[in-house]
Amino acid sequence: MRRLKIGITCYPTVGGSGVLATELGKMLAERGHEIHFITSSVPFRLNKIYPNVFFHEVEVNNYSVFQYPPYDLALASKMADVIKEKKLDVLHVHYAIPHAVCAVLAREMCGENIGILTTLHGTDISVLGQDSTMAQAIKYGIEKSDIVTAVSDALKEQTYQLIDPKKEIETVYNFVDESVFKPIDSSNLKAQYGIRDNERVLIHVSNFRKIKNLPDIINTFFKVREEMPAKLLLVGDGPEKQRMVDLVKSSPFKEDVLFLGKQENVAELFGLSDLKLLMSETESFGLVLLEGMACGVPGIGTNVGGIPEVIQHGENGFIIEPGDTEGAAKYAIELLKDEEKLIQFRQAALTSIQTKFLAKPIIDHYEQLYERLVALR
Ligand code: GMT
Repeated sequence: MRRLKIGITCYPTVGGSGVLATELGKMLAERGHEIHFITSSVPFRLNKIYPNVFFHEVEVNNYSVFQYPPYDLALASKMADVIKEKKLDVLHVHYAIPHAVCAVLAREMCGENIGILTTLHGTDISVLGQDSTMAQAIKYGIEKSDIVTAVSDALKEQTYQLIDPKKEIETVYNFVDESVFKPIDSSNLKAQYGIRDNERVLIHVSNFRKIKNLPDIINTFFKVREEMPAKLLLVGDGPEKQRMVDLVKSSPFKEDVLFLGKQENVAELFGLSDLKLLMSETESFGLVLLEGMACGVPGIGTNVGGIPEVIQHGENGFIIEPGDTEGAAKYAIELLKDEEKLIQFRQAALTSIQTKFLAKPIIDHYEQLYERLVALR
């Protein structure tokens, strides 16, 4: 395939959509494409130098006449500059609002006939789609994009139900970089965290938003802990953090819950974990589940959004209804007490990655979509 100049816009801070966009950019660069990140800061996973990856910072000036800093206009303006100066072939934006809308505006501003691919990740649809003040903007961003993808079938269906865009949406699953997320022996780390050999390790990784249902994770763990020696690793930070610290404080198992904060090397933490918990009330995909599975860690997840497309109940993990901490604990205990079953589930998790979520075919798919965009012009 010929080398393309691809502009990528995402939220560069911690979050699955930023991770996905950055990993995609890095892998496309490795295939020889010229990648231009147009973002408000350097994407946090862009941790290696590539001669063909460029970063264009969106600077938002907060003049006193503006009541709110105009991020969207600054972004559209920067996109228009980069499209023209770097002669981009395509723009790949993550999120309909504001990024797809900004891309459409940028195309108008610079007068270039550039193709726009928009990937929907969930929060704009599941949260903002229900907010009527934003529905029209989301619809506009989707309909004016040339190609639209969603990270799960569930998100695609939800978008049609909530926004009803007159646009074909294609599902392209998220992927993991299996050179980073792979089975790793982190037994040396166990001692450092004070985890004993007879203890099972459960892990949750998120941005600690309310929708992640952190109390359900902790209460499930307490139920497991009543039955067996175990530790819970809570990785990440966010609005619910302090409330969770307070919740754990009064428990007899408080020493067994480790708040690790934001971590760069999550793969090493999966290397010492036996089970991943993701008990969100809404989740369009659950990229962290994939990262765990690629390290051989099965997951328990809620029956919402794209999670059942990632976890096959009874094979590589378990699905429970939101709020069902009893059920989650029952499945966790069943699995963690049965070494043979746990090994089976670990293997099934690895197999799911190989059959459904491998990076290479998914990057191939994106490349085909870029080719289609170029051909459309
Ligand atoms: O989950 C979050 O709070 C972060 C959010 C984001 O924008 O990065 O994640 C969304 O996109 C990820 C990558 O596609 C998905 O794995 C997450 O499921 C999705 N989050 C929600 O739908 C709540």
